[in-house]
Amino acid sequence: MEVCYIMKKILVTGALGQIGSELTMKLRDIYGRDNVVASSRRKKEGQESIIESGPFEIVEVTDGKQISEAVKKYKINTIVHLAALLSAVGEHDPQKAWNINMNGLYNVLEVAREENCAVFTPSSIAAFGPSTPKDKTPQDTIQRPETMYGVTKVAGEILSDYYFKKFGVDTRGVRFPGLISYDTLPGGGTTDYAVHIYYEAIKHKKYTCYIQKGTYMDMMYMPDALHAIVSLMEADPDKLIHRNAFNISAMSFEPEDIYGEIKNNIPEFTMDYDVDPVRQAIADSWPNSLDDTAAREEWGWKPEYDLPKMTVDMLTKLADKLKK
Ligand code: AKB
Repeated sequence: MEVCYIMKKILVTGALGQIGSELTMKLRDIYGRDNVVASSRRKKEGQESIIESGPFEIVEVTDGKQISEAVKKYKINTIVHLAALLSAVGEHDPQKAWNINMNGLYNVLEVAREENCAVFTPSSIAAFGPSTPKDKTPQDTIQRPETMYGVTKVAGEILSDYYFKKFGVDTRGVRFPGLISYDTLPGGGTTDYAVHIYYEAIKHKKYTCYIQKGTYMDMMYMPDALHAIVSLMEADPDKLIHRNAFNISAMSFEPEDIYGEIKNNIPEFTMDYDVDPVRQAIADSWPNSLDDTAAREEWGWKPEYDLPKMTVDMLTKLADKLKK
């Protein structure tokens, strides 16, 4: 089925991060390069393709004025708010995680209310905690996370619901699992091992895993994650019941599964363990797998990649990249 895209003027915060760097390019392909403004708190080396392929602005999300100025300057009608600290790094500096994640989102929502913008904000599997049902975690269930990142994600889901109900801001979001990609490295997450393992498999044919054998978490390949964002942003609002916190799922695996899959492609690959207690405790508090029925029913969510298909693509693309 051909999708008919509704014209948008989009501001992406955190555009140089793991999701933002690929999403910005995809959005520029769909909506036109001049209609997608990439923003970040600073320029990063190696990200010239994003900075130079369309408008770019320095925006510190903890400063609402900077967001407002960018929105007014480019007549933005949609904000994709990706700037955030992830789980592991958030545990090392919880105050900073609260400031960036909560005040950043609050500022974005306030600007959206004043300037009449739609807002997409990702939540995460981190919005759940040890008292949440672990397998096929339901869409609507107990949410008592034990990390600051998780606290900001639950609060962000509720705050986004509030802005929709109280002020009519068109807020939408998904709960992302660990995201795996070859373009830009993730920074400071618990699920990052599932990215690092591919780099080490290609570079050194061995990997030391900081997550314990047998620890299942939901994961997703970046093309599916990007597709989810665009599909939800384009979804018919009349069909959305949940809006800000859709469970989405593509695969659930433990370290031995991804190791075995890479070994199928690189037989000499080996792996051992040196478990990091901080990241292990976080992983233990998260679900094994999510039930994404609501996303499937309300806006047609359907992932394309499972672990074997992702592994072949990831190894091919990454080997190519690392050769350059
Ligand atoms: C993290 O590990 O912190 C993130 C996430 C699951 O939100 N990748």
